[in-house]
Amino acid sequence: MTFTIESAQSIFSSTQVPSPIPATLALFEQLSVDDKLALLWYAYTEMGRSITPAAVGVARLQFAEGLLNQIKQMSTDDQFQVMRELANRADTPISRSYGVFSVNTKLAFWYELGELMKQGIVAPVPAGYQMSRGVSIVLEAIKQLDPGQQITVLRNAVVDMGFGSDVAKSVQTDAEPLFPRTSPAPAKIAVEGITDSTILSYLEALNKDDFDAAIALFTPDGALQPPFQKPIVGYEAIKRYMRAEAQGLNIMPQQGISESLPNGSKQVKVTGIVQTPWFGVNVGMNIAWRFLLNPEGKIVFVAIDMLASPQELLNLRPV
Ligand code: EQ3
Repeated sequence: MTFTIESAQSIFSSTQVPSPIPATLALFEQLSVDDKLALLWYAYTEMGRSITPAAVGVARLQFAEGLLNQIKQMSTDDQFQVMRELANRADTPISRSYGVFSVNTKLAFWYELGELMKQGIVAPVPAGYQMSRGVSIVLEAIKQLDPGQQITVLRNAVVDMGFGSDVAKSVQTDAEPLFPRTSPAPAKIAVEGITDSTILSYLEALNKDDFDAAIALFTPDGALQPPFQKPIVGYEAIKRYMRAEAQGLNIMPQQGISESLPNGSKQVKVTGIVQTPWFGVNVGMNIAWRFLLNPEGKIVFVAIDMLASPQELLNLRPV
């Protein structure tokens, strides 16, 4: 029996609870551009405090330095104009340059702009800006989310800005510095309910940023589906994606369930906590991995889901 990506996507679907993140992002998308920028500012002043400045790093900022220098030299009006163009994904030279930044360079770029705003070099919100009802509604929706979900909303808003933003097209990934690990992640992993060596090796490889080892566990046409994204298919595409987005993650799986299927393949669900180097130990994200392994023990498909609540960590058994 062969699996299609569509059939693999539905494994353990009865254990899944809809996430509030897409609905919150949809509310955000409906705001006017000034409201979007203001909302991100208000949200960030709450959450940004827990960012680990070391994650940004001078080396990472080198890619964004040219744009940041241009912006620093502009009048306040022009600075707002650039920010509006980025948020509107306008087809302008600056918005195009931003569009090819990697995810982490985009985050570092806005982190640095935020610092310039705090120092008064760039103004945070237009003078006389009045918070609209829409902004307070979205802000309230964000406050209801857990911290891992809040940083996901912030991240997705930043990543979607700029013209032609598309992770697959981001060009600088290979040259980018690795995230420094403050303390080494555990090399050996124990997950209650899981003895499968492929699963344990996958999680251990990510904790070592050893993406070659992680890729070797997939079938050549295997697929990885990140939270709220389409599946990424094949060795090269997955490796490129991991290099861009999985660096420095701290993976702390807790429990799992493994079920053999009649044709010798296996479906496995693991839940646990993941920390991003951007927030370190300050924010833990509640995550599930849903794996489909072929009879040879290779990964045909893995979906990474952002859980709707910590209770979901225990939601393993299909009903
Ligand atoms: C300056 C300011 C505030 C004002 C202005 O008006 C507008 C903007 C945009 C501003 C700035 C905002 C800033 C600086 C926002 C920064 C946000 C950050 C740093 C967010 C970072 C979030 C990181 C997340 C959510 C990472 C999640 C990673 C996960 C879940 C990884 C999972 C994976 C696993 C577990 C695998 O097994 C495979 C790989 C994969 C990567 C999918």
